[in-house]
Amino acid sequence: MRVLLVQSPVGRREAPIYPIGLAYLAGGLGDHDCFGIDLSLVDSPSAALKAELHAVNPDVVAVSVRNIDDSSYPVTHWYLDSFGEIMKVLDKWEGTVIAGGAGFSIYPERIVKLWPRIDIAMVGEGELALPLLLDHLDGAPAPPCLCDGIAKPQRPSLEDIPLPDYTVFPAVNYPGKGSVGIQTRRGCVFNCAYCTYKSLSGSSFRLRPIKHVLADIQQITEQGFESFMFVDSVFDHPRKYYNQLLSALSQVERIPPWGAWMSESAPLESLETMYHAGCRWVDFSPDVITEKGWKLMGKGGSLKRLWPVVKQARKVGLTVGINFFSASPGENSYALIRKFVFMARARILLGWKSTFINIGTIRLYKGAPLARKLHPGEELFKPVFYKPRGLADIVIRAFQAVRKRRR
Ligand code: B12
Ligand code: SF4
Repeated sequence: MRVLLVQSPVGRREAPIYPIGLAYLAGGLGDHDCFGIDLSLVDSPSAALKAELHAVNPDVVAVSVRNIDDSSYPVTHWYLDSFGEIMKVLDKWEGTVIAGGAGFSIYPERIVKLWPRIDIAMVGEGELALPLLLDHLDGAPAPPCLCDGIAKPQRPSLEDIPLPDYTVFPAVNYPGKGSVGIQTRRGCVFNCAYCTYKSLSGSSFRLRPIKHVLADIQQITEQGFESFMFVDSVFDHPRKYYNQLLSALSQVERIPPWGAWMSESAPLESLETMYHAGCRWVDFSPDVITEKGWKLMGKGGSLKRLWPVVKQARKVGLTVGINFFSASPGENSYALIRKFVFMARARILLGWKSTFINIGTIRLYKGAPLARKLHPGEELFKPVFYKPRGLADIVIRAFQAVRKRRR
């Protein structure tokens, strides 16, 4: 079959993010003829899609919807508007449309209802299931995961998934630090109250064989990517795998610079090993700044580790990003001031140009524990936030406005 892989447009100018979800799908498509277009890179997505349909003449269009909104407060960008534009183009085309992706998988039923042009929706991970759907379109019996047009495949073992194919979307279109992701694990054992990750990818870690990770790094290096980021939930858990992976990465010659998301409980001595293994930047998401907030957010580890781990990361030469929320259960104005104080202290003492603090706002998604608690039974498709209140709201609006102007 001829399959056109389409990354849904973002509808505004953004730093390009490599569509690794589609690269994983391409890796599993075997004998099918596979083509790709990333509509987030073009100025006129509808015209570009029309031209591609004409040029490729596919049997199936597989669209990846990575994000439905940008989860930003107070101004939220709605990515599904531009998705709707390309659905209009597909309305006039006769082949089969399959849709999937991370953002899509949070609200599949709702999106299919809004755009009935989608013939088959996929919830979750598609590299093993998409070929079964294509066989079905070719006459084979329907795979058991498909019911009423929605496929919900089981989460695969990462030993079974093929290597991604990066040739469909050329690296040259994705300049910029960490534009491509490497995945070493799926799922997460932690219970952060706002997080969708467990409902998307499962509540235990599924680990990718280290030799596959190394082969993947070799592939992206050969394709010409100059850096990459590990897109895993928490890079330093589980500890045994983390240590084995670091030791394997240390052996890779000319490894491109890379970054990863870390927990505050990362062993301090391992940060130097990370640096020697090619790591150049790390991100932490303590989210909160008080013990009460930490407990109410269901965070693992300890808040007390935040400053030591950040300090150590800077000491060994890593650029550090730290993410907070403007408000969370148990935290409002007073905690927000403490977050700004932390920001000033970290940037002044640890390096203004190498220590970055981001203060976002919790967007409540269906499937996240906090959403279930505060809005039981609600869909929360249109963005609902855990908002800062009173003075904190005024401060955060001003902060975001200044940040937007500076960008
Ligand atoms: C890593 C990551 C990032 C990194 C990406 C770095 C990089 N170089 O790749 C960074 C930090 C840049 C980032 C940015 C953003 N992210 Co982000 N990100 C993720 C994260 C943690 C992993 C994504 C990933 O790489 N997965 C690995 C690949 C292999 O999996 P995948 O893409 O899901 O693809 C699989 C399936 O979805 C499926 N599939 C995918 N497409 C298709 C298509 C078809 C037809 C089929 C059948 C199947 C299918 O099969 C694939 C293989 O199994 C997810 C959370 C998560 N658990 O998914 C959030 C997530 C995707 N991000 C999210 C958000 C909100 C954002 C931002 C908007 C945040 C912001 N305010 O700026 C930006 C948007 C950037 C952009 N334009 O995409 C949300 C999206 C939810 C939503 N609101 O729609 C998520 C789900 C996290 C959350 N809050 O729940 N992100
Ligand atoms: S926020 Fe990160 S550590 Fe917490 S549950 Fe989600 S993926 Fe796991």
